[in-house]
Amino acid sequence: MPTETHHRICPICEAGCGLIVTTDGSEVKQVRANPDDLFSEGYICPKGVSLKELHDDPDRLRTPLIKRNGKHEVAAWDEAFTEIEKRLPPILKDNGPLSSAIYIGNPTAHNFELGLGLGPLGMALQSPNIFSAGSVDQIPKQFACGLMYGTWLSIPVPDIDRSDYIVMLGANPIVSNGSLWMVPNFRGRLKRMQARGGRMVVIDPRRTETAEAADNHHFIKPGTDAFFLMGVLNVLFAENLTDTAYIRPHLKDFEKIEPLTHTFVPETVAPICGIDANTIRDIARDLAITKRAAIYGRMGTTTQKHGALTSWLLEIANIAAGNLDVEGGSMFAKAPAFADNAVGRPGIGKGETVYKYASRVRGIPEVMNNLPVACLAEEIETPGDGQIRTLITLGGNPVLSIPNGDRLAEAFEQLDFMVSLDIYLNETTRHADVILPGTSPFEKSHYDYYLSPMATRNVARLSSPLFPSDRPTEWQVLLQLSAIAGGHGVLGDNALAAMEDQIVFAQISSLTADEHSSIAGRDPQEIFTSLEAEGGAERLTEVALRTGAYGDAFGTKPDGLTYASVAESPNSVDLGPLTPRLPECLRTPSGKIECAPHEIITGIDQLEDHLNAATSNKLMLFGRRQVRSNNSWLHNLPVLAKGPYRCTLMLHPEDAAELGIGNQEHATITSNRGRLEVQVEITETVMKGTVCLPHGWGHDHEGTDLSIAAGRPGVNMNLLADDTLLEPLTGTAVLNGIPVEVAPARTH
Ligand SMILES: Nc1nc2c(c(=O)[nH]1)N[C@H]1C(S)=C(S)[C@@H](COP(=O)(O)OP(=O)(O)OC[C@H]3O[C@@H](n4cnc5c(=O)[nH]c(N)nc54)[C@H](O)[C@@H]3O)O[C@H]1N2
Ligand SMILES: Nc1nc2c(c(=O)[nH]1)N[C@H]1C(S)=C(S)[C@@H](COP(=O)(O)OP(=O)(O)OC[C@H]3O[C@@H](n4cnc5c(=O)[nH]c(N)nc54)[C@H](O)[C@@H]3O)O[C@H]1N2
Ligand code: SF4
Ligand SMILES: [Mo]
Repeated sequence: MPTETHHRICPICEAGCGLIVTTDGSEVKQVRANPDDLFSEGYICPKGVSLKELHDDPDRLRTPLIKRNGKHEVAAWDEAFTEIEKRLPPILKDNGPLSSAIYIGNPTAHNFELGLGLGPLGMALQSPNIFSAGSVDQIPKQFACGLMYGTWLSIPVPDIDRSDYIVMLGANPIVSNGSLWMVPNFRGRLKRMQARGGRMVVIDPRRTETAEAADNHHFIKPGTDAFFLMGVLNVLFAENLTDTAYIRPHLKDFEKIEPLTHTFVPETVAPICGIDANTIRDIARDLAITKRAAIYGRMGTTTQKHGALTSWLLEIANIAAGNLDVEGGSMFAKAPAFADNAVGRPGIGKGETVYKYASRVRGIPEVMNNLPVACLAEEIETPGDGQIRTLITLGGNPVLSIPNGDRLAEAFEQLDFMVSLDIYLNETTRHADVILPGTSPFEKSHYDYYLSPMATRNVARLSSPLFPSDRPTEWQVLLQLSAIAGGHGVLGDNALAAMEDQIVFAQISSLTADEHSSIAGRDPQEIFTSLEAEGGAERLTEVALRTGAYGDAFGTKPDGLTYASVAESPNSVDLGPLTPRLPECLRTPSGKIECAPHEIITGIDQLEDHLNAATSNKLMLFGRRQVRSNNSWLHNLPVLAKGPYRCTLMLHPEDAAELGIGNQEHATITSNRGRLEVQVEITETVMKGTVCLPHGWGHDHEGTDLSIAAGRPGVNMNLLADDTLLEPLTGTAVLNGIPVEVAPARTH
């Protein structure tokens, strides 16, 4: 067979790197960077290279599994669907929609089949019990941005390619490759910024890989960023450094902010956050004086005590310093598809609302139609009306990803029925009665449907499947599940195709009926028959692209993007640098930026309470990510699993001396929830008074099939996280800033 080369997009993380995949017949020979990709600039990380091993991994599921007498057995697809049809609908019928739940895992954000298929499944189940990895991740930032700018994905990102000064809190893009910010080749982009005289400051309880590459680093006590940011705002107002004239017509309630900052003078917040008052002043001044500057925060700022306030304060700091929506500042991308802020009526909209309903047991309100996943176990355990009896997981491993996962694992055993759509038999899916395997990344199309609105440059790119698959696509699996849950039984091929057509047609019809759409008033049938793409998710993407901000509007804008024009552009379609978008990108009912949403302002008391609380002398645990890992998975690929043991507890030398623990010795770490035995790594890179463990480890559960990962299981740091400790405005779990005690382990 001749060797062939193909251009593809890596679906693993938010960077979306362009890849070149070499194949020989049905075999993947090599995966390397596409040096000509206009967006990722020839960057690739080890996980991209590992896609070959992922594709080849013998442990990756290729057939459905059905659990019989406690053991998972290989099953045919029709057998698996029949089993689901036999068991799921009767439970739904007897107990109503409240008895069902869905857990949506992280890969859903990188897999448009899962993401787009969720709609029909949600409609069929009609359950408010939607849980996702979002509530152990980014929801606080989407909460703040959604309320301020009007859509959940209106999230501005630093315009690093033109910026001269970036302050970064709680993010480590050199390792993570960016989050709520598509920024491939971060290191290269940072170097270019530094070469033109720009500077980056990192604020983090660990001197991270990003901090090493940056110009300055300041340690911060976990969970105290809101104080630092209040200090910055205090200085901006007190020294008259705010620069909002250009943006003023688009701001609502900005005048309400200044009085809120009065208490938080740098000298007051310095001892709380651990950053001295002069540094806070300098950073505030630099943010204001530098023409092209931005402040950005992620994971470490969202999954902590004041995650929502911190996310809001970051936006306010950009607004106050005159850095929002300006070149080199914090800017809104204009995504080519699936961007609610780039289509429809410009400048005004319905906005986003929160707290529409609450969880049954603890009464924690929804945000983004999500209930906090830290509530999932109790919703399964607690008897009464609305007790969850069935669960569908989509590409998620909450047993390792959420606080108190052992409790969740036990709760799963109490379910009447559980289905997992996943590619491994792992810590979560081992509890499922039926596991339905997704395809390999090379067997499906890819479009970054969720992340493009946060790209650092406007770009359109599509990948087609490299190999045909004789298995149903994940989109088709979700339609089948919807049909079964909706009481229609298992659909044959024709019925499934008809359902798919119906969904695509309905989408087109809603656009032709929308006066603000680029195909308003057109004949939906004419548009439907002209579609080029095959497959449901692909056709929905085609509709979104062609009616999107750069689309051909199905013929009326002949120079616009079509599905084929994007799919056939091996190096991406570059749509240019970010451009100022205010007020056009706003979708709030007021048509302005809501600077002081009451859901957020009511939370300010938290900070006063925190100021007055006694300081704890416990060590504070926080997390870290690692280049050769992605949350709880990819630990089964040899190329990533090799190398030194990585699941170590980082401990500052002075704390280690006080505790009498030597490097590489074992220690116990105890929280109010659990105790782990860990290997210690003594390092000055963590702030004194803090300790750091990676998450996603703990592959020592019976009944999984992860032969390589099980060889070096590591420990699950989330067993130390408290499932009752939630960020008060969004219910997001506190994963950073967990009080712990560390002691030498008796056994070695
Ligand atoms: N302590 C602590 N905990 C954390 C974090 C932290 O920083 N610290 N981070 C949090 C964050 S940001 C996140 S996003 C969550 C992640 O939480 P989860 O999404 O629950 O966990 P993942 O480890 O991403 O699990 C991904 C699952 O999807 C499966 N999978 C992979 N690819 C596919 C596919 O193409 N199709 C299907 N169907 N399945 C697939 C994998 O086998 C795996 O089971 O963890 C959170 N937990
Ligand atoms: N290699 C790799 N890449 C990944 C992932 C992975 O697991 N491995 N996961 C992907 C996912 S799902 C996500 S969401 C993104 C996340 O991407 P990032 O947001 O960049 O997340 P992290 O790398 O976890 O960086 C969080 C930083 O916050 C710091 N921190 C902890 N607590 C605090 C605090 O209170 N204040 C401040 N200022 N800092 C704090 C931590 O030390 C850490 O350096 O990464 C994605 N990319
Ligand atoms: S950074 Fe790595 S995992 Fe992320 S998209 Fe690029 S190659 Fe894939
Ligand atoms: Mo995440």
